[in-house]
Amino acid sequence: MTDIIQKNLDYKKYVVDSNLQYFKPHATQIEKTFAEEISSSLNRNSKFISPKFFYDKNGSELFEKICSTSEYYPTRTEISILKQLKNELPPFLDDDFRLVELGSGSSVKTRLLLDILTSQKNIEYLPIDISEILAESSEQLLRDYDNLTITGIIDTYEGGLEFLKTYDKKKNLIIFLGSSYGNFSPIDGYKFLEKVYSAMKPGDLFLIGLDLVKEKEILESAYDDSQKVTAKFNLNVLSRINDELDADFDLNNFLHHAIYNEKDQRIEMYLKSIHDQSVIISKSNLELKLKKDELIHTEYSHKYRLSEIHDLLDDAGFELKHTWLDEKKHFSLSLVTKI
Ligand code: AVJ
Repeated sequence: MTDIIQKNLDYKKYVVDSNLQYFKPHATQIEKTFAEEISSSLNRNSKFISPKFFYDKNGSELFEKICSTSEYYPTRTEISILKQLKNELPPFLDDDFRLVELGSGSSVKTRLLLDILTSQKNIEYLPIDISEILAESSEQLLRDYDNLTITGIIDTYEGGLEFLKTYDKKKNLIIFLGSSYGNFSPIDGYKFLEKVYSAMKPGDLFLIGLDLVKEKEILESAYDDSQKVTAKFNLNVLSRINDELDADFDLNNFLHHAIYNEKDQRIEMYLKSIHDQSVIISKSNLELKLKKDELIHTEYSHKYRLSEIHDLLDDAGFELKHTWLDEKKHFSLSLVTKI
């Protein structure tokens, strides 16, 4: 234990009880504030609001709702593949593994993986997530698994991966689910994979869930569901800016717009201004002028072909162990290792 503290001097350790502890960086990184980021990403010709800002409390709840719409297939499909892993992952687990999750995820998926590890005497779960909601979900898990220890890292993925590098000798099974990777541009995605790779010890495993290229109609309706939950989710970022940055966006003046760009293999989400308008964002010191039909870009969600996934992982240095798919080949889970 003292070992851990000495190696990770940048983190403060909070012990809740014998099964639950957190590490939090001492100094919060020199990150731009919400107000500054919005100011620079909206104060230009092609306007952008980063998808990382979707997830305030309301946005996170809306995302959960998206996952249960009939059109949004990724969550349900990934869960069906994870169920398949119950029998098919154990042959790859040649030792005791700690479960490391990038993002504290949906508890359903985490539980399916913890269930696979239950043959171990003690199960260890190490979620890495910037948001402190980590605490709530952890307590629920501890109620349901009695041989479970949770070590939460409250930090960015990058920070958490650095932390992991020097943590200990136990093998890690790192999971990154839900096609969250799809938000990265190809360049940033590649850099991210390199960080995962360098955080791994030989023999560690990495399981990544990626959404696959498919018919345009299926993709576009997954991002524009008939109950309009995705539209609300997209528009919610404007309410968040209103509340947190003292802005006066009128949500009735915007439309949710989602299209599949076949060439770049990605869903593109925008907020479309339905007429000429001007919006004040006080805390960003900005008067935003928008033309009729002008778009604010809010998200890319990349889709992949199997061969691309394999090349991507291979280029980052990983060795592929197995790829699982659902029957319709809508979604993939790839397991790789570092030699
Ligand atoms: C959480 C990034 C995986 O891209 O499918 C869902 C987010 N946006 N519907 C995705 C999202 C609109 C989701 N990820």
